[in-house]
Amino acid sequence: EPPTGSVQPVTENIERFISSPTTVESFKSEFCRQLRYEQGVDLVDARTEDLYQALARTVRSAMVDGWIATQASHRAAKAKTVAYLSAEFLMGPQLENALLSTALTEVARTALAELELDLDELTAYETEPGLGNGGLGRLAACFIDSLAAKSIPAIGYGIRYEYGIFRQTFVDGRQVEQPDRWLVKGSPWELAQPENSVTVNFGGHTEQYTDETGAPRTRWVPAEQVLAVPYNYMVPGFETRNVNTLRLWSAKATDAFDLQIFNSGDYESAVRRQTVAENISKVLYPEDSTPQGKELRLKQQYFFVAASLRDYLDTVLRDDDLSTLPERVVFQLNDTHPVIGVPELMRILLDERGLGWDEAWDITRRTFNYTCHTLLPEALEVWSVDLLGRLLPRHLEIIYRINEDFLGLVRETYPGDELRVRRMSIIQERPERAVRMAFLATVGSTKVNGVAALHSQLLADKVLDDFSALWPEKFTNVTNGVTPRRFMRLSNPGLSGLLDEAIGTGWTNDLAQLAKLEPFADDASFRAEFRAVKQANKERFVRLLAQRDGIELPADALYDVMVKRLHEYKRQMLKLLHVVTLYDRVLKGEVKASDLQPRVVVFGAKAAPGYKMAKEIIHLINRVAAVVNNAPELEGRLRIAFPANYNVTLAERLIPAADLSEQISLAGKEASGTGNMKFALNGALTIGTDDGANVEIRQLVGDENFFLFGMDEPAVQALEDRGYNPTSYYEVDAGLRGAIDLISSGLFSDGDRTAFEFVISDLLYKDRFMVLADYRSYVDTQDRVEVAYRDEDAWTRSAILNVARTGFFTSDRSIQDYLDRIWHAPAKPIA
Ligand code: Z16
Repeated sequence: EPPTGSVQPVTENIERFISSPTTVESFKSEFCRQLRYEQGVDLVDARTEDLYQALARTVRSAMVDGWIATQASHRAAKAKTVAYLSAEFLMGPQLENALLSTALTEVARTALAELELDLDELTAYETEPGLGNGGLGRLAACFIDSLAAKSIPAIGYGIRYEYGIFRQTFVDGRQVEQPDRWLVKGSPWELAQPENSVTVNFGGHTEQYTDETGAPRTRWVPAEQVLAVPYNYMVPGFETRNVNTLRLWSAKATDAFDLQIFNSGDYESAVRRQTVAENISKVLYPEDSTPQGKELRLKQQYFFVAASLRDYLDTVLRDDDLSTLPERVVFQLNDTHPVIGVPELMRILLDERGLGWDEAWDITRRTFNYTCHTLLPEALEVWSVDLLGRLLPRHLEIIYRINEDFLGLVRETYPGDELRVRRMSIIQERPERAVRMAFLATVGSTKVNGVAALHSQLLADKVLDDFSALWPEKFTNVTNGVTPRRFMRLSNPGLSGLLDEAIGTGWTNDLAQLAKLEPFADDASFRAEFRAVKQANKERFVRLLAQRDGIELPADALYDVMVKRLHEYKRQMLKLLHVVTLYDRVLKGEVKASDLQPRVVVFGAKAAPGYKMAKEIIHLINRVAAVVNNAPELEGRLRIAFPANYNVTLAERLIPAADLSEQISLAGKEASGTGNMKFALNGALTIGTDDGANVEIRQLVGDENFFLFGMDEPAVQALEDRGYNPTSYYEVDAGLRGAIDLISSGLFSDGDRTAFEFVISDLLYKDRFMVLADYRSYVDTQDRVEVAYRDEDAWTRSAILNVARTGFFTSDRSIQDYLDRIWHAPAKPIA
């Protein structure tokens, strides 16, 4: 136990003794001090690794004063805090962003140069922390960036996975997963705070008893405990002194385990139990939008949520009265992953603070809000009552009681409508008794939001229709956004420089200013500069890919890019069928290779390791690439690049180089998409369906600057209702037949005609996501793309207008919408 009454610190004049490294001299000196005295390395012997570590720690130290001041100021002001609860934060590389936010990029560059070191070389050395799967995790990272930039008191709470998203490799074209040991060399960006560890309980049973006042009470008697150790990451804001916190929890066996080790005769089993406890934060589940109901995953969820609530209530609020909780904090639930927080807060208020049910429920409901990120039924988490009752018996009791009260309200509102009661129950009965976490979240929250206009509408009209009928005012939309600091200013310096000259530098944290670019679309000399930037970005990407993957590409081509998780609903197969169609046309002599628009098709995609179809599609893409890339008939005019291990680092290089952004999910399936926004903001044109945020992108850029194709959501629904028969499309469309037959011919599989049967027979006989139904429209639209691209001036004009008209998609605007509609937490810039 650390002493509670601390010694009187000398705070006021601390700057007399130490200072943050903000000048070239002090930066150099802190860098050398880190290297020598913290790492024990002599500059002349230092390896790149040592230099990167010293540099990162130097930049980290430059953020500490702002971080400490921010915490002190917010605590003193009792500021309302946004606590963003998320199982994933896909942060990407940290160094450049930290330099940008502290405005130390040039100081660092000069200081290093004086030591004969190169900033860019050290920046390139960083390996990113991959603590997320895809869109949801990256959104969380963009949101905490924008919260800091807007000086909102905020904290991100999540899990410090020892292994992040797996490193993808290809062996004979098949995905092979390697562990992501991102922590082996230590992370220079984190600050461990073991003294603020909290205990998290599991298992056991509940007991009834009467308290001193004679009132009946319940207590949870858990069977196991683990320690949650916090690791803090500073989240600096652009052009503000505020530095917020990302607090990630790591699981550690408690002292009780150590005692057991020494006292029990069975040393081995004691150590084994320690391992079991520490497994909780071992690895990120590599599933994006299709969670498997694994026990360890539920343990992870409760682990980080229980630790976070405890942390906030005990260390931030301390002894304050919890009846004012909703004025002090808002817990935002990022998907259903943290929803167990609802019964956890109830348990704390009821069992630990002795509140009555009604008061506890009122506080809880006013403290939580829920963001839903999906429409796929298989992505809506349910936890079996069996498992939940075994792991968290008290929480299951509380959930039952919440459900009982809620169904009482439903019966009162809709007398005699027992079908509705069954539909709306938080507990499903079939196929097994289980808790529907999205329903629990909806009942336990003040606001429920979707992540794009279409998604929020479908959420209210389809997935949660009974709930929106009961509580229409509970439902709202907040369209996603992306941070322009990382995805424009840092990743696209060429475009940023051009924007700075044309419209000033204010756009970086006020992206609506991009509208000022609109007239430049008609300025021929600006168009030429814009085109030169795009070309330079392609060349930069080509160099990177040669170095990173040994892939050689031409820079002079239409860059057609599809990067996102591999999922059937996203329809990478549709893109592949298009490529095979182009090849087939040349093979059949319908098109001369010399008439083809040179095109580089870039794929980037990880498949969940257990997702067989997704892995087969990856294999097929790689086999098609191997043939197409070496086909003499194509004269090098059609190339497929599928670099392994697509991640944030690669995205930052690739997106600025793209001409064409592939956003081709089946309408009604992609909740929002955020890659679509990054591409448009970097001057790529979108070929896309009327899905997710594509709808809003098209509205903003205008039909003439967007390649729309395929069925819209009502058409998809109508086709489903009529009965969808994919084979009929194969039968009537010769182009489609040509592409599918080419794959089935064995041309891509050394003559083996059955190699891709799993994929092809699914397309022909099932095709849940209607690839064949949208094929013709897609291919025809791609033919229009090719024609349009040849008109350089018109294409560039459209690209500029995409940039000028998509400022809406900054995550700063998303955060402002959350503030206005949901959080109501004022900004607190520190002095
Ligand atoms: C995820 O990345 C998303 C949804 C979900 O239920 C689970 C995960 Cl891990 C994605 C959506 O698929 C995507 O459309 C959306 O843009 C993103 O979340 C952020 O909202």
